[in-house]
Amino acid sequence: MTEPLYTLHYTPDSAAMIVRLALRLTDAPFAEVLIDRANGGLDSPAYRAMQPLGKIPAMETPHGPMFETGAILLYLADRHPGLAPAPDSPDRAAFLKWYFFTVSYLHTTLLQAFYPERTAGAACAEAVLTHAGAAIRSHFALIDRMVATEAPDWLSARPSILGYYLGVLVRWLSGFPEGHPARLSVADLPALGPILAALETSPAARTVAEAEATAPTLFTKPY
Ligand SMILES: N[C@@H](CCC(=O)N[C@@H](CS)C(=O)NCC(=O)O)C(=O)O
Repeated sequence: MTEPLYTLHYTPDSAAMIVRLALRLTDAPFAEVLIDRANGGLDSPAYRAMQPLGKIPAMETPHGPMFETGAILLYLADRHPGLAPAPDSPDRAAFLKWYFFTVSYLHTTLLQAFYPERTAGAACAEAVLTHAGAAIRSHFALIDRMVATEAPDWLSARPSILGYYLGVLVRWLSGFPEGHPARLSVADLPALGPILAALETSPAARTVAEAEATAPTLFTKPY
């Protein structure tokens, strides 16, 4: 049996899903280990040695354990051509700024929408949620406008780490009920929406949907 190059520690429908998608764009042997969250899997000394905050995901690599979804994805892209523009590509600068925008603004603001009480306590949760919802909509509007005007190859129907990253973020947001401050779906994204619809038909997306026993409409009608 081939030794895995990477071992991803995951739970279903978490940020690990983005890494699961990206791993399938590589030709590397990898393993996936389900975290036993109900029995304290995130708090075990072995897991905390990989992910000191006890968050999901963590990934073992030949260069040591990694955490932070954005870092793991970029590490994979730099080692396996085709997942994002290479460091010497003329597209790298544009890709990097929108990639880090997604990691630092979008993903972080999404976490505020999902855990609004964590920012400033339960008393401020409603205000945090309202603010996060508005920020998420305006951040996605910026990305959508960029896609409409620039039509970048690194965020297109061709599978990429950024396409899958945004697909999973839209997946989660579309799970909020109608009227929720942070609800957003592909219908709100005239340029990005059709790209996500195409990406969910990619072999990696189909395989991950099956592995996680979720609808094949991973990004357009997830729940
Ligand atoms: N910035 C981190 C965020 C990780 C994160 O918050 N993961 C969520 C799952 S999507 C988690 O671990 N949630 C459990 C919790 O916060 O208690 C990353 O991108 O890896």
